[in-house]
Amino acid sequence: MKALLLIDIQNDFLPGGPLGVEDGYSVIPVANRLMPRYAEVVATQDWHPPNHHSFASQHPGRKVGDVIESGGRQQVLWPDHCVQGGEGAALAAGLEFEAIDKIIQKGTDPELDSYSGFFDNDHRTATGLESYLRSQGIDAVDIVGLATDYCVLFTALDAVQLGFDTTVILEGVRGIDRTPGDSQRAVERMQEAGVHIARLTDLP
Ligand code: VGL
Ligand code: ZN
Repeated sequence: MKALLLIDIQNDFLPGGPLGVEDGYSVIPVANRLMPRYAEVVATQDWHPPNHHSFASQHPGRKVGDVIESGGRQQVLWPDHCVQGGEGAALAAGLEFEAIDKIIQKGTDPELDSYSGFFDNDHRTATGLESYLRSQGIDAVDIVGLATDYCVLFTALDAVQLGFDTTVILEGVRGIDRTPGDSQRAVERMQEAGVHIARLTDLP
């Protein structure tokens, strides 16, 4: 059985937000159109405490876009975004909320970022998404949302690695492109890992 995953379709990732993704609004009608076709729809929410270590504001002398070393991993420093309970963390108002069966929040540990909907970036702490999908008998996932080169990328890579038949729907994703070409490279990386890359017209 197949689930639709809506990745981080939240106000702060929409144009005008601190991490606004260019053309980000266009994923909303795609998500709305797709939702009724799935037995299960799960949305993820980036959900950071106000002192989250991915925020440049927590690192005096550093600025947005700097990359620091943290716990043996590279951490990009972002503007404050998706603070728990804030308007910026809310799901985009245009989404058909009634069709969402479950919301999974991630990035809640102040010391750890979580691009993937499945695990924190240390790949040790699970968010509960996998166990939820398994409990619903899901073995395949289609993915839309934000951003192609971060949370969509790492969610899709984990999904295939966990054995889900995984598809990213191109019209339903947009990227940050911190470096030009990041989204295109993310698509290639997903494809190499065994993620299917589809267009709406390819879907049943
Ligand atoms: C994301 C950067 C920081 C995302 C989340 O949802 O792609 N990107 N936090
Ligand atoms: Zn974040």
